[in-house]
Amino acid sequence: MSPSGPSIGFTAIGGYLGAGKTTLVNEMLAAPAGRRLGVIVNDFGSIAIDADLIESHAGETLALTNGCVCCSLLDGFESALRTLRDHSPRLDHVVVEVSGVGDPHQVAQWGHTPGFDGGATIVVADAGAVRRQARDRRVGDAVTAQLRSADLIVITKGELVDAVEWRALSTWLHEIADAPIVEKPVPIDVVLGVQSTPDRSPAGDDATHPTHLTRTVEVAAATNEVGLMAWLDAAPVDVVRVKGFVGMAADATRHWTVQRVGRRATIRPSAGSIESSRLVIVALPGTGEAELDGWLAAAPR
Ligand SMILES: Nc1nc2c(ncn2[C@@H]2O[C@H](COP(=O)(O)OP(=O)(O)O)[C@@H](O)[C@H]2O)c(=O)[nH]1
Ligand SMILES: [Mg+2]
Ligand SMILES: [Zn+2]
Repeated sequence: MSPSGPSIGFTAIGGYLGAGKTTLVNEMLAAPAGRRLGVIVNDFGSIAIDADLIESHAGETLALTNGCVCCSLLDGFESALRTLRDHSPRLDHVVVEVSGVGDPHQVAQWGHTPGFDGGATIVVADAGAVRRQARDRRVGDAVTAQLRSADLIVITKGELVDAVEWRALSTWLHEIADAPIVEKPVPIDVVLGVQSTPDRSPAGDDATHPTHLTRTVEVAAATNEVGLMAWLDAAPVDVVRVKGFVGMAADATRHWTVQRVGRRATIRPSAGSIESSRLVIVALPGTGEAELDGWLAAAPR
């Protein structure tokens, strides 16, 4: 790469599946404080849901799918970075949303590529879920390692926990990680102004990078909310994330965004229409495939 002009800021955003990474990126895009942003989103499944969840903005959004930018999509990542570095008009900052099990600290090292001014690691943590995730025998090491590698920890969904739980969370986080901890809403200048801390450890090695199962399921082109919600509620317990877009029989003029994190599901109308109704399902490593496929076969169609 041959850099020209002032260097571009670089921030990797990590955090477990459903923690609120895409939401944080959209909040920054909605109030960019004069910055033109380049966004790279990484879905380890085969279709790019997150790219469609990112609101349109003055900069550029690129999607990398079917793998993880911390360990497998390195050529694609380098080429995406080159595209954003050479973007016209010039971008001020590149933000990478790392997949939920990826190592954001590893990705932040790309900020040392010529043309960029060093990379920082932001880790997003779901106030009500992160301690349970960190204790899980299958993903706990990866979640804890992400938090330890952070230069800044951003707590999301704080409004869903009470004061007692908040205090317990804060005490626990301060024990396991040294990074400053902030709660949303966080101004973009705070998130993107973070500098990397030289002695942060990498988030881990292959042993701490669990491989989740992913599936894509087509649902009826026009489904109904009650039936869809009932099906989502019946998901096997190891299904940790569902996201995608569906059409509703009740209103064909727009599409609906489906989100499920843990056991909390939402179905919300969004602007624009969609070409197909499909959902990406992510389940914990070691999930029984027969139970998973049985549930998928019962999707509304
Ligand atoms: N109540 C609440 N919900 C949030 C917050 N941040 C994210 N969410 C919801 O959590 C779900 C997953 O968010 P998303 O940004 O897609 O998570 P990601 O998988 O880490 O990118 C969505 O339904 C969001 O609307 C928050 O601060 N408060
Ligand atoms: Mg996301
Ligand atoms: Zn990886």
